[in-house]
Amino acid sequence: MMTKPLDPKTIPKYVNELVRPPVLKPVVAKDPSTHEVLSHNYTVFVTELKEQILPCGFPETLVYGYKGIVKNGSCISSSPGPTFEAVKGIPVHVQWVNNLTNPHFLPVDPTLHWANPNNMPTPEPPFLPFPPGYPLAQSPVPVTAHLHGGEVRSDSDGGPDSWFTAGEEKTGISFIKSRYTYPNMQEPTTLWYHAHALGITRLNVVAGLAGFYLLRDPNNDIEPLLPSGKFEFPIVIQDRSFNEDGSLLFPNVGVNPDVHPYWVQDFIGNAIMVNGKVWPNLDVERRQYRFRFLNGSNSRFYNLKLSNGQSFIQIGSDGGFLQSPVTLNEVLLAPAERADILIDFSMLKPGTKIIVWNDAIAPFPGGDPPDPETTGQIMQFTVKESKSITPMPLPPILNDIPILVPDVPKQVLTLNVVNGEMGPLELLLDGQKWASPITELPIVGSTVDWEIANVTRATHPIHVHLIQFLIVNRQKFDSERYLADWLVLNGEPPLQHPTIPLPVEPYLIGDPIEPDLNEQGWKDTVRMNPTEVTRIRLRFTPQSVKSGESKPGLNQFSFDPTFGPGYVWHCHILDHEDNEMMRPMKVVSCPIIESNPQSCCQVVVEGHTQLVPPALNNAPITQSNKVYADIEKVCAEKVVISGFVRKTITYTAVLDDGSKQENIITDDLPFQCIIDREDANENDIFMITGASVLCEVYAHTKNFGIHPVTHDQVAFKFAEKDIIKVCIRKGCSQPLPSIED
Ligand SMILES: [Cu+2]
Repeated sequence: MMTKPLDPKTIPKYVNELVRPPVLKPVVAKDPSTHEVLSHNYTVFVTELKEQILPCGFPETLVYGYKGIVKNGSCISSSPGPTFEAVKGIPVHVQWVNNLTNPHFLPVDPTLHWANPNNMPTPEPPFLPFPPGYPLAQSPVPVTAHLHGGEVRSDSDGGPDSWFTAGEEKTGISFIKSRYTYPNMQEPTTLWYHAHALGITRLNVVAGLAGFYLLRDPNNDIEPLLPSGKFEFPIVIQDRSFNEDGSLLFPNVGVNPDVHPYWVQDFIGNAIMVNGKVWPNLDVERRQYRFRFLNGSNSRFYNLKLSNGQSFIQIGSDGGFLQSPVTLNEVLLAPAERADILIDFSMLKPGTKIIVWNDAIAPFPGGDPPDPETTGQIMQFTVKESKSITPMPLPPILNDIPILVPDVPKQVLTLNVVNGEMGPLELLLDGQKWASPITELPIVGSTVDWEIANVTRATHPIHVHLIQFLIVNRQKFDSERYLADWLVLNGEPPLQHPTIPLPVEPYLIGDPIEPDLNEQGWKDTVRMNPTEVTRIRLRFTPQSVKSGESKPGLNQFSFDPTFGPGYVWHCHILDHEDNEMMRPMKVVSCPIIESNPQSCCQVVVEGHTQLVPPALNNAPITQSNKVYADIEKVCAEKVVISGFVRKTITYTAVLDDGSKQENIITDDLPFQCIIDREDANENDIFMITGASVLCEVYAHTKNFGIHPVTHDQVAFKFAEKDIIKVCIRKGCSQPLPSIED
């Protein structure tokens, strides 16, 4: 059992060859008459596997990865997961399946606010060492799949509370479904998918749960000018530490072990893995290549440069092509940031070897410089004998980034740290914990500035779901004086009350600093440095909408962004995200008129019921119905409650060859209730007649039963004229008012 840490200096470099992750093959759905492609459909399994990450001769490494049908027709498991090649305008449906049935092999810290599928009580000190840790925390393993940077409806966003365990035996409070839809209406860019379950993301991602999602646009003018096919590589850089037996090494003693037995604020690995191989080499021809760099690390930043001093061209940021190409000698990437980069090898002599160097301090920016012999190196290019091909010239303008103008008041927010005796206890956004009432309630169609004052000592890569935003500027401020005054105003975080925003103006120092040239484009993750205020401009409208064509209240998404469990914004240092540096964000359809908005209320649906016979007698089917309801609007005159009943039928089909296949059918029955708000008060009960409730509703456990003859599980149905009681209560701590059995 006992194994020693592997000295990274003993790992030979550049003997591994860079691997291109396999590309998933979709099942293409076509219109039978027009043959128009309607959608690309995939089933992707989350699975455990062993991979040769270290060079041959070293043991294999147990990881988590993704399994699916790839381009050559075979079914492959890999970590990083196989790549999605998506096409703009063609929706992708993915059935995500959690096949993790063994206990987690990394230390799950049950003292964090986390998914906690077994609902185990939070342990008290003295804590158990890991291994073995807490069996009820280690198994089952909850996962979600988040498409990072994706413009998707929130029930396909894979948010932190929408996790599910193997067989979906246990699910999070926001779980609605595991078949996600990605509309692909945004600009072509490098997206990626990764695990995102509450409080366990750092472990699931370091275990291997991440992959690329390349969105291409056949109508884009720039793409044909770029290297493609074997001259284009997605490159994910991830730091890892290993044991001598090949297993992943992750800290199992917390920074404050009396509070959180295993959690550390920054996982920093001592070896560099690129596309799942430690320190790989890539043989290149004498021509230009396109590399879509992604920092897929938990916490480590990279400042990349080429060992021959050569410059390169950045053409894209997180969310699409930059306005203009930018020539760089180095590029800084925080966790989750992407850089679409062209490197020209055409002028180099065959046999030339170029190392991609890294000199970013870790943790950033207050830690240690990387060791030039290990983490100071990323990968190597070896120039092969080949004909020199001069790159195609790029046009001076690659993209039309719209000018965004705020049309609602700005929001002033903070990044905080709560310190313990030995180091951070937790990190917070605006002094609030994850479970505090929702305060980020952007109006659909609105453009808002978030002015975020970082009063910690670290740079935090802040990521916002649903949209791509623009960086306005950064500005130095007197963060110590600001923090002191903020504490007088608000008290010590975590706050138990709504944060009182403190304007930054009296504390600002010097002039605002423009974002770097390669940040002047669509971003979904932005570095927020210590002693700086970072201003970002968020427009809650599709990325494709032109300047001036968005306004508050106007939904131009192809879906309803106010529907479902909502979104989140968070720090993408996964160790921070897992320990409170994440907040819910709910898009609303009209302005909220109260300071303590009712959108954090709980909706209780009750009613008379009648039996519904099961659809198929004696068939091995199970049916469940769940109600999902939420406050949609709180306007001056009315409260709109919308929701749906999800009917899930599970049955076993017998195929032609006699084999059995588990199938799941889900059906959503939407409903909407509109309540006249006049004289409405907290704890009022509104009576709504059944005319507005058109659906089967299964609200409470007491309505669930066994059919007296078939013994199948049966649901109940509201008669059309039944009376539904909706009780609106203020101030519930749970931000997501879904009702489950
Ligand atoms: Cu952070």
